[in-house]
Amino acid sequence: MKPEMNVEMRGENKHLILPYGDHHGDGVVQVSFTLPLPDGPLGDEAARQVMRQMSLADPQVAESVPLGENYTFYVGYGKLARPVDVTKLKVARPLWDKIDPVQVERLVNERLGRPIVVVGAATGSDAHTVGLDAILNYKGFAGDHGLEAYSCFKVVNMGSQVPNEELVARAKEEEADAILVSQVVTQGNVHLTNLTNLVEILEAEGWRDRVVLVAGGPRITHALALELGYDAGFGPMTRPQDVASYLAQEVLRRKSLY
Ligand code: B12
Repeated sequence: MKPEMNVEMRGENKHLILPYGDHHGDGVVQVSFTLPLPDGPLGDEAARQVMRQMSLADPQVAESVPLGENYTFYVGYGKLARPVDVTKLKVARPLWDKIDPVQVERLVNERLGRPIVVVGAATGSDAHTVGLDAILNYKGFAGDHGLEAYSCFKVVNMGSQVPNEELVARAKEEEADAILVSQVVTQGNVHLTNLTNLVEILEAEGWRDRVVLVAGGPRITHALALELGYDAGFGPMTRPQDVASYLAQEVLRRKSLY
């Protein structure tokens, strides 16, 4: 790597940032990928070329692991030359505050005077329940109790592979304040088709405006959820407290109680 590419992003240029490897501004990143080649000199060179094509200078193969016949897994290092200008970024930021569980309970119990009814499911063919359970079930996630642990939420967890029609029917029966959908599988963009279909059913039944509609999953962002017609989206590492805070504020706001 040429020395002039190793920009020291400090002082006036501190809005221009590079990944931090061994020292500030060196731009070093680690990448990993699999190539359909046997482990050996040709595979190593192909891996370095992949990294050059990712605009990484000084590509190095740190590790190559054969994955059966004619496939090899690579871990590589390279240096990113072009900095990111953080002043040019547009960030979709949720417009609610994270509030602690005691305050959530107090807000809802005092202002709404009844539990917020939440119906959740992993819909369509999606069989992954761990993410949804992490948010809804008492045991929660990463030491943070799920919505079932709050007295101010009534939780109906329908589990996985629930057809959108059944989810909507149950939400109507329960007079739900919120519908929570989990989508983990994204192969063939099945999550987009499925999430869109749910909005269409709710709109056709005149229920879209009656519920707070939330999508969650490892590939879900708040921006994507808004684009698909949802009120909010929650991605990886979401804590139940994030969802509890959002639901409390949004349900109360819609009733002019917040
Ligand atoms: C466990 C697991 C399974 C288990 C699921 C068991 C169960 N009861 O859930 C089983 C073995 C059944 C399974 C099956 C399959 N799986 Co699988 N599975 C996984 C695995 C290893 C972990 C998923 C998990 O539990 N994560 C932990 C939770 C806590 O994380 P999370 O889901 O991201 O949830 C968090 C957030 O996303 C968010 N969130 C999630 N949902 C919701 C919902 C709401 C409302 C909110 C607010 C937030 C929220 O909050 C959670 C907490 O922070 C992942 C790989 C991985 N390491 O992630 C693959 C993975 C998800 N599976 C995958 C695949 C392909 C499959 C199969 C298609 C495999 C196959 N060919 O049969 C099948 C699909 C079956 C089906 N019809 O859906 C792929 C998905 C690829 C893709 N992007 O489409 C992954 C990524 C593996 C991989 N690398 O290929 N799987």
